[in-house]
Amino acid sequence: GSTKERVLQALLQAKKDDYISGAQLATFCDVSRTSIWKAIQSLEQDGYTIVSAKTKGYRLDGDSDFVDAAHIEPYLQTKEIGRTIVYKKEVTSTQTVASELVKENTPHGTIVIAESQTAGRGRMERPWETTAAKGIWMTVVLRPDIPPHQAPQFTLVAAVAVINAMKALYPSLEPVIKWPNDILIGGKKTTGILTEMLAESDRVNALLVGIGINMNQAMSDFPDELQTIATSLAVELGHTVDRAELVAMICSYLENYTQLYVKHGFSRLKTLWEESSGTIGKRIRATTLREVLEGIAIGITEDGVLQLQLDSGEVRGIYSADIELT
Ligand code: BTX
Repeated sequence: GSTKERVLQALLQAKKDDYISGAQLATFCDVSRTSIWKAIQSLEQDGYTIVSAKTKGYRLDGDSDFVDAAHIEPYLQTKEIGRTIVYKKEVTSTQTVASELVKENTPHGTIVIAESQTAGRGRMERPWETTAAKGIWMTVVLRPDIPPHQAPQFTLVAAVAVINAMKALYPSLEPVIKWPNDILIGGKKTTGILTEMLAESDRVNALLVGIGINMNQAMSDFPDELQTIATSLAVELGHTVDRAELVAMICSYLENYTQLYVKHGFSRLKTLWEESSGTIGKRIRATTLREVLEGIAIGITEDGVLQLQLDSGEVRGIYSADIELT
C-alpha cells in the first residue's frame, strides 16, 4: 500500500496508548521523516485524530472508530467479498456510488461503505435513516452468473448471511428475519436490506445488495418516528460494538452463501432462512400493491416466494409486500 496506508496500519496496530516515533514509522515504511509527516497530515485531513508528543511520536486517538479498509482488513478472511473497499465519509446513498462503480467494471465483491448517507433509501423510495458513524451503511456488489428473475432471492441470501454473522459475534442476541428484508430484535428493526439489479438483456450484470444495520445508536439518536419501531445492537447488548468486525463477518457469510447459491440454487439456504425466520408459522397481514391479505405464513418456496394460507384454505404466493404479525 501507499505510505499513508502503512502509517495508518502501524498506528492501528500500536496499542491505543502507545506512541510510535517518527523514526520508527520511517523505518517501517522505508521512507523519509518528511514523507511520514506528510502522511500524518493527510490522515488528519481524512478525519483521523492523531495525537503527537514531541519526544514520543504519534498515536491514533481512540475516537477514530471508522469503518474503512484499515479497520476492516485485519478481520477479513474472504477471497473476494470485501477485497475491494470503497470507503467514504459521506455519500448520498452507497447504492448510487456502487452503481457508478459498476459502470467502471468494479470487481465482484466490491463493498462501498460510508459513515453517513444524505439520501439513504429503503424499498419503494422510502427513506432510510443513517445516523453518522453509528451503523453499517454499505452496498456489496455481487456479479453472479444468474438470470434476472433470480435477483430478488439475494435479499434472502443476504438476510441469512447478516443474521448468522450477528449470531456468531453476539450469541446473546436473538435476531429474527422478517420476510423479506428486515432483521428484528424483540420486534424492532435493526437491519434493512435492499437489493437492486443492473441487468443486460437476459443476464445480471451486477446486484447491489444494500445493507443498513443500526449498531451503536442510543435510543435518543433515533428520530421520533422510529423510536417505537427501531433498535440498535448496542441498545440490545448494553454496550457498543466494533462495526468493522461485523462488516468482515458479513463478508465471510455472504461469500460462503453466494457460492452455495450459485452451485445449488436457493434450496440449501432455504432451510437456513426458515430457521431464522420470525414469520413462518405466524398469522400475518400482507399488504401488496393491489390488496391486503391475511392468513398463516406457511413457508417460502425454492424461489423465495412467501406462501400464505388464507382462512379459506387457499395458498397464495406473495412476491412483494409489507407484512405485519397480527
Ligand atoms: P424498507 O423499505 O423495508 O424500510 C424502510 C422503512 O424502515 C422506513 O419507511 C422507516 O419506517 C423504517 N426505517 C428507516 N430508517 C430506519 C432505521 N435506521 N432503522 C429502523 N427502521 C428504519 C429497508 O427498506 C432497506 C434499507 C436499506 C438501507 C441500506 S443502507 C446502505 C444502502 N444504501 C442505501 O441507500 N440503502 C441501503
